[in-house]
Amino acid sequence: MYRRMSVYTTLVFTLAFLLSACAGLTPADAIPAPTETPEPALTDTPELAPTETPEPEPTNTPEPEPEPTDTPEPEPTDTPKPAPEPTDTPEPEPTDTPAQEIRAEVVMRNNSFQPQEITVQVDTSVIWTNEDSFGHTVTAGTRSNPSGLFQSGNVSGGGDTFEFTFDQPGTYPYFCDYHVGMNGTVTVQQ
Ligand SMILES: [Cu+2]
Repeated sequence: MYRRMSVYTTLVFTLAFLLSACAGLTPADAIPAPTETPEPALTDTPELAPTETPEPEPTNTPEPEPEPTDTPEPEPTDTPKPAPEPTDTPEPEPTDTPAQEIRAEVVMRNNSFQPQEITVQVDTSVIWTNEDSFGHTVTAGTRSNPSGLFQSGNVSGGGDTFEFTFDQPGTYPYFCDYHVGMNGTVTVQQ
């Protein structure tokens, strides 16, 4: 009898143990299952809804940005094309300036023009410099018949100058108003 009782009691204990173990396991497994399902359902719907709407907005704004970058590119290619045109026009300019810069010099010294007679090309500028310590004039024509083509007025001594450009071929006598016998001639050739 004592043995049977001990066998029964061990069986009852083991059954109770197993039941309590199973009862403890089943509620623990059942609890995580329901908690997992509601979480993804709530997180998926709010996440997708806000992410989908803001995406098309930023993609539309960057599109107009590449457009301005394309338009400035053809502009610089057009501007360098007219640049070679101005390089052709300055070429004739230097050829005109040297022609106007042809110069000849006459010195007024010791009551005389030196050289007394000079020959120059058309468009030559003749420059008279007074190296005496007193005044002279450069007057076109002859003392008895001034032509009026040029009249320097008083050219002071000590380095004052008078300039006249001869743009027509011919022989041009000139003289000093102050000093009889002080005269010269400029011959202009084509
Ligand atoms: Cu003189």
